[in-house]
Amino acid sequence: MATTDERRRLRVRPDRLLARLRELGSVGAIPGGGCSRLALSDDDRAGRDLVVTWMRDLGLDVTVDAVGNVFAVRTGREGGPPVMCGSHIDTVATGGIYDGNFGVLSGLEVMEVLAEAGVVTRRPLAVAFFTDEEGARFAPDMLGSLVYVGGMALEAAHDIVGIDGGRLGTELDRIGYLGSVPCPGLPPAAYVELHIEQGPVLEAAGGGIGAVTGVQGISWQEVTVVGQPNHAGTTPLSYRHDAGYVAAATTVFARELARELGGDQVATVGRLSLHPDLVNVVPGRAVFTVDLRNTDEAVLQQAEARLADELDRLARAEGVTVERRTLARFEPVEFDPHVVDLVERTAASLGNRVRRLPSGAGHDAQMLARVCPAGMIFVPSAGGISHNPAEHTDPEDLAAGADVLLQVLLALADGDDPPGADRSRDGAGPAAEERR
Ligand code: HGY
Ligand code: MN
Ligand code: MN
Repeated sequence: MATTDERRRLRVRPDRLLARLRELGSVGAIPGGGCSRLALSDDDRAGRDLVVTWMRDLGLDVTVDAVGNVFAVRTGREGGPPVMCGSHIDTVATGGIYDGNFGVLSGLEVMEVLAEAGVVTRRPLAVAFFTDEEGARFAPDMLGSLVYVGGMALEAAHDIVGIDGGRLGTELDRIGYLGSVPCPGLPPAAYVELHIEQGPVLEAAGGGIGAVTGVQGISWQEVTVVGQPNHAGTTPLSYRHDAGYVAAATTVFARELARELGGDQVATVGRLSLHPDLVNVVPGRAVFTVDLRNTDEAVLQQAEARLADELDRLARAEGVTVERRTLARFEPVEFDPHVVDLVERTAASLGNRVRRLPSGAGHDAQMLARVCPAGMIFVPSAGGISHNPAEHTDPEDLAAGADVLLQVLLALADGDDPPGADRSRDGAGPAAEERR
């Protein structure tokens, strides 16, 4: 059996990891070097089939649950719940090749390194990908992991209708991933997700590893405005009930509200459709989405209340009706302090710069945090760009992140302290400071 020092010297194979990232990125490839694999689409099925083939080729025990989450388990010396890593492989329509995919394929790479080294951990290890993390086709986001932890009933999830009219359960069956393993699933011993930061913080701080402290709160709503279609040329302003104007005014209000609230507050109107969507007709109907986020739950609620008040004001002033439907609502999540500390300690002991930061994006880890100790490892995103084919992370950063994942998983699965651990520590890591 490999000694502790031999395990600490294990490293991933960057070439192999990059090759898999590129091959998976070629599934649903779009111009500009990205990929589009909306959840439960034919491209998502093709991506799933490829990753499951890799999982099976590595001799892992692959299972699929009733919401299409896929788990690949490597047996340990002992039984019991596995230490799990993973992420998602569905993408937005303008996706890069790293968002989600990097965490899943790094988990596969860790399994392959351990197999090559003949290392068998005390606890089993698992690598998973969760269904519909993006929520772009079927809201809410992190849907598969939410069902896995019991945050949404399976039947309710199956009945969700997507932006294209598809029913989630029917689509799951159509692509062959309506699995037999019941939901909610058995909690893992711990969960660690490696992910690109998708924002500018690490790069602006000079690079390095992110020991992620938690995930900010998310509020998604769909707003339907009904006014009156009318002639664009003959209808005086005072006669108009212009749904398009209300949508545009709300978009401007959301930006100004975020600026006024400051801090981490962000606001996005990402989807907008007008009807009849013709050059010479005052829009009678507008349907749009508002994505509000903040690390501070109280301020996020304040933003929601201010938006609701503005919509009511606009409705009265323009003589339209406004209906709001919640698509997703998750409060901020703090990750397990011991896992955050382990990530920070391990990253530093491998010679990385490391800093603590919250995640601006939602992740499956925020759902797993409901049922087990969970944490995340970030690597820098070039220019802070993501949900864009130009999404990029330097190969050295990818390798560094995967090596941190490897050692964190070994520490969790074997109970050893990570490399260079200061055994006298009380485990309370420094807040928001850099460590080498
Ligand atoms: O929306 C998000 O934060 C994630 O990409 N699902
Ligand atoms: Mn992601
Ligand atoms: Mn994403």
